[in-house]
Amino acid sequence: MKLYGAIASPYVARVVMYAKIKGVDLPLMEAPGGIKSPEYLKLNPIGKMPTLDVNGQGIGESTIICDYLEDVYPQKPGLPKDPIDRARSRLIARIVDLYIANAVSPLFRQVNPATRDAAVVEKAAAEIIKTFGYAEHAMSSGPFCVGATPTLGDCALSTSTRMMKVMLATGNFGIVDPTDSGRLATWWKAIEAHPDCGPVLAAYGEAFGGFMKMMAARK
Ligand SMILES: N[C@@H](CCC(=O)N[C@@H](CS)C(=O)NCC(=O)O)C(=O)O
Repeated sequence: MKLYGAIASPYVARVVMYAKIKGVDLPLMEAPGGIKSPEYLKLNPIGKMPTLDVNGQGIGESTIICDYLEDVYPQKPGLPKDPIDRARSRLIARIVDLYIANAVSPLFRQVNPATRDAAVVEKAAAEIIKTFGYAEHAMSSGPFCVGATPTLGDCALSTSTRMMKVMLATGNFGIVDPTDSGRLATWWKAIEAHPDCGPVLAAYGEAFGGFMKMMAARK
């Protein structure tokens, strides 16, 4: 079993972190021929990373890959036991995919001040506050999303939070970071300090930061 993709992707980093918290050894490697090659598209016709290769069978979509790991390696769970908390953890991952990603991604093309559209930045600032609020609402007791250990929701939310933080720092937009205060700040501190999650966030942040610097310099 191996994972295809690059750590500069928050979706790849999500799966890498999930495998880590479950104690699953999951080698990460470059997609064979790249993610648009016929070889890769045979495994995952969506042509996005990550893809899990299980003896030549491809499984795409980060959360589905995490579900698969949960089914195959149930010994150290990546989801809480309590059904409501399980739902909360999954809900946070869904909120990231459906709402937070859409709130943050418009900033990609706004990091260069010379070509910036102020209206896009203003809208993103409001959407970021709103959608991180959805995630906060889904959290239960901490310090992690739902309880004393990180679960699926933490893996999804923390990697996308790191992405947002890198973008906010690169663009210097003056946008309020919702994880600077309250429950989200307590959560962020805990996840960054966690021995499995912190190093994944650092590796992702460094790789994605390099990419953002390139975007900032682009005319
Ligand atoms: N919903 C997918 C999103 C994956 C995704 O968007 N991956 C990006 C990298 S961050 C990608 O492969 N983009 C290449 C493309 O769209 O051509 C998941 O959860 O795995």
